[in-house]
Amino acid sequence: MKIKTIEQHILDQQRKFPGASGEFSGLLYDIALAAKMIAKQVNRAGLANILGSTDEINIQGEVVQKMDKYANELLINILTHGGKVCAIASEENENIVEIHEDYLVGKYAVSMDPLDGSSNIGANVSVGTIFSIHRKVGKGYRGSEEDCLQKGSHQACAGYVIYGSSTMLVYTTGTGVHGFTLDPSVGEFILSHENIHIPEPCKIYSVNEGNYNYWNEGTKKYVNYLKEVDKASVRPYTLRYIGSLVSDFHRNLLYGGIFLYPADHKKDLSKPEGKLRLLFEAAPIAFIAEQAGGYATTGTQRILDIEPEHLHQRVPLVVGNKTEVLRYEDFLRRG
Ligand code: AHM
Ligand code: MG
Repeated sequence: MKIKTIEQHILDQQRKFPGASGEFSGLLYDIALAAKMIAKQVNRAGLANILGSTDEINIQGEVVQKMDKYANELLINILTHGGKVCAIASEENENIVEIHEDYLVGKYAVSMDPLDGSSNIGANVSVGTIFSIHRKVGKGYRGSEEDCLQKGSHQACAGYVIYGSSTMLVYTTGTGVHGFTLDPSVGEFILSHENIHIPEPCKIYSVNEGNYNYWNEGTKKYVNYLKEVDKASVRPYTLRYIGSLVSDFHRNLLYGGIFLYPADHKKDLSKPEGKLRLLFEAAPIAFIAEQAGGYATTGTQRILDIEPEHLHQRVPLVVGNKTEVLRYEDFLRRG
C-alpha cells in the first residue's frame, strides 16, 4: 500500500499548476501544523480543571487558556508569521486581523472558525476547525476586509479539521475533496480518503428539531416528510444530530445525509434568522459539499452565490446530498 502524507499530496497538487510559487502549498501546510497542535490540546481538554483554568498557570508553567481562545491565537500566530496571508477573519474577532508591519504580507485571505462546536468540549464531543481561503483582491499592499468579504464561489480552498476519535483534515481546492487522518505516533496527516463523494441514497437527516415550532411551514413539512413511512424509499430517514457542525457534516459526507440549520424565529418573532455564519461556517462547508457532489442552500439561494455584506453575517444552511437539498428548496417554494 502506498502511503502519502499531506505534504506529498500538496506538492503533487502544486505540480499540476506549473508556475505555482508554492505560497499556497505553504499556507495549507501551516494550517495542517496548527491543526496538529490544536489536536494535542483538545485531547488534553478534560485535564483543564486539574491542570488549571483560564487564568491560572498549569504545572508546566504555561497559562491555561480556554480551548477556543487557544485555537484562535495559535492559528493567528502561525498564519501571521508565515508570510502567505494578507488578512485573517475569525469568528472569535470582531474585525479582521491585519498582518503586523514587521511581517511579510502574502496574497491570501483566510476566514476561519478556529474551534467550532466548542460548547460541546466539556462532554468530550468532537469539535472542529473550519477554514476558507480567498485570493487577495484589494489593491493595497496590506490586506483589508474586502479580501475576506468575497463570495463562496471565489474560494481558492476550503477545509475543516475534525478532532474526533482520530483527527482528520478534509480539504478541497476545487479539484475534489480529500481527507487525511493524523497518525499521532509520527505526527503526520496521511491520505486516507481520496476523492470523497457523498454516497447515495441520502439516509440521514441532522437538525435541531427542538426548534420545530420556530420554523416556517415549508421546513416543518419537509422534516415531517423525512419521517413518513414509505416502504418504496428509505424513509423514514435516520435522525443524527451532534450539535457540532463539523462532526454532523463529516458523518453525512461519508454516509449520505442532509444537515439543516434553517432560519427560525427563536430570537426575533418578526425576523427569521439563521444561526451559522456565512464566512466561517456555511461557505467553506458548501464548497466542500459541492466538490463532493452535494449542494448547499439557504432554502432560496445557493450558499456559494451569496455576496457577503459583513464579516459575521448569519445565514440559514441546508447542505448534503444534492437531490435532497433541492427537494428542501422545493418544499420551501410550495410553503
Ligand atoms: P458556535 O460557532 O458557537 O460553536 O456554534 C455553532 C454550532 C455548530 O457547530 C452547530 O451546528 C450549531 O452551533 C448547533 O446549534 P444548536 O445548539 O442551536 O443546535
Ligand atoms: Mg462556529
